[in-house]
Amino acid sequence: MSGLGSVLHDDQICNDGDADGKPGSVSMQIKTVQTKEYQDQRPGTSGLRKKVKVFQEPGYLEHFVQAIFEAVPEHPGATLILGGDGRYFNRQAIQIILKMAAANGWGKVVVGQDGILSTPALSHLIRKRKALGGIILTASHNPGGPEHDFGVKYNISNGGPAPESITEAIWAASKSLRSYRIADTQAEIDIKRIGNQQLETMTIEVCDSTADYIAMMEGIFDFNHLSDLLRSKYFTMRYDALHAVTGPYAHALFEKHLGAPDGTVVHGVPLEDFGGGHPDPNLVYAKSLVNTLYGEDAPDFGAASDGDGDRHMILGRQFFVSPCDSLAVMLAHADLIAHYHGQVKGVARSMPTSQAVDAVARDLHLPIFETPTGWKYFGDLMDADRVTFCGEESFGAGSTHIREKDGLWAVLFWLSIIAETQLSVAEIVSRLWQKYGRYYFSRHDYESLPTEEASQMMSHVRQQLSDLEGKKVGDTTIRLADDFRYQDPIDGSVAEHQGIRIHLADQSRIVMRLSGTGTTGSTLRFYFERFIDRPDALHKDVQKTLQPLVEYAYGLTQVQQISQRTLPDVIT
Ligand code: G16
Repeated sequence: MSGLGSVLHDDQICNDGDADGKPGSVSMQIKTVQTKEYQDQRPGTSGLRKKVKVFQEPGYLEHFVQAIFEAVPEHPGATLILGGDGRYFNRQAIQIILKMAAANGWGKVVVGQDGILSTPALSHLIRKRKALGGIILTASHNPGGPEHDFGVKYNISNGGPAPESITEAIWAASKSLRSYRIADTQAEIDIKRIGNQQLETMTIEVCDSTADYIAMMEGIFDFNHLSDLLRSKYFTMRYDALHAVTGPYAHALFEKHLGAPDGTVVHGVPLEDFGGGHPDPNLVYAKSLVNTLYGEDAPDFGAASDGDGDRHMILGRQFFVSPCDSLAVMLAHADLIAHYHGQVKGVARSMPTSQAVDAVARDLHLPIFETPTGWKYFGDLMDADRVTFCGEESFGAGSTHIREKDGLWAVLFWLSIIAETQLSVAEIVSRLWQKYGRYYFSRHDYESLPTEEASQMMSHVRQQLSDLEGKKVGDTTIRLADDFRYQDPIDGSVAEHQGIRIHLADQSRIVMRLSGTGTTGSTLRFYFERFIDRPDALHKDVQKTLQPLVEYAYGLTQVQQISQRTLPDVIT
């Protein structure tokens, strides 16, 4: 047996042509290539994310893709959807995966034109084409380019991220695999031309990246009404695609279909390195949009999405909508959209997401579910029709139309609320606060900490949890401190250690956990939430309002002393 990358043996597969090999029968050389041992391919919060350079190591990507195929043994003859956010290495990875899919017996792969599909569009296609699953190439909001990040995620037949049972099976396979299978051809597969082609026995369908998604949006929202809003001279909007995947979708949706003026969508050309920025729609990384909305002659409405199009940020004129409030607003106004009128079954939010949406759900007598961070935990609640909306503090919200969060859907939802109510963004949110009180919310991230250091800080707090009850935090006290454990109400599976929760007596909370999406060291996230319902205190400065909670959590973890940093890297 020779070394890494060597061909171990060739074999052949045949199509369903004549058994005696008469014309119609085609064959393909498959090579089985040896790889080395990998112990680092455990999927995180959302697939496997690593530096591009790691994925470019010979055999690394192939090994992980083979592990995915091993974890779904029912794949022979089935359909796979394939696409990515267009980041650096996207196109090379698509070529490799197509050749591996053919060698592993998939019946058909539907690939977005030029390898492009947003995460929501891919989720929709899995459902529409009744595919067994899909592979999405993205590291979401992480930066792209040769020095930055890449990622691979497997979604299952409901269109959603693979649940832990499958991600753990992928990881197990990755640890025991020693080889992968790939079609033995150097030929470049044409993924630019829409239509069907054969890679020997496997059909490759190159599809329009945006058409199906836009048709789905048209089925949910009233495009005539939205068009009236976007064509009106009394309403102005800016959408920043951050040079990521939503550019073509947003140009088609807002400007072509809904008639917004050209120029409504900015940074709409997807670039492999996102123009050098972080494709992360928040106050820090979407700075240019924020400056526009807070500047003179600001438009009425601003929005942005992330690298793969599943996140959203909403801005009004000089007004930022916290993603937690965005979810609460959507639930509170769902009846204004015919598609959801009277149809809402319940709502789910990730544990660190503020309780603003809980207040709305209680008022509407709807069930509310609190899940660990990660969209994968929402899938079976949606499949079981227990919830209609889901959302997270990390700028994600979605509904049962797919099984992923959906950035442009959220923007259309907000535009629909504005079209129906004729209120500004600030008025819509202020009314929510007046009715339910305000859950002041902010997340502080300490990024790329040495992993050991970050884990020690978390274990140190875990050890003290039982002693925290009754301790003072600002002018309130700790009611309960625990380590979040989730038991899935549908399949009974249990997820332990999903983050530390410190509940305060006045409904406020401090949460801390380690991120599962970073690629360098560990990122420690603090989530601060303070509930205030005094009518004269609904418009205070967020960071000042949360200061007592911040001081307490920083003291408890000693994060500033241990990390030698006086400030977090990102505050959202
Ligand atoms: C992913 C997950 C989200 C999660 C976010 C942040 O989003 O799908 O559920 O909230 O990561 O996760 P963490 O706090 O572990 O870094 P995306 O948009 O990155 O795919």
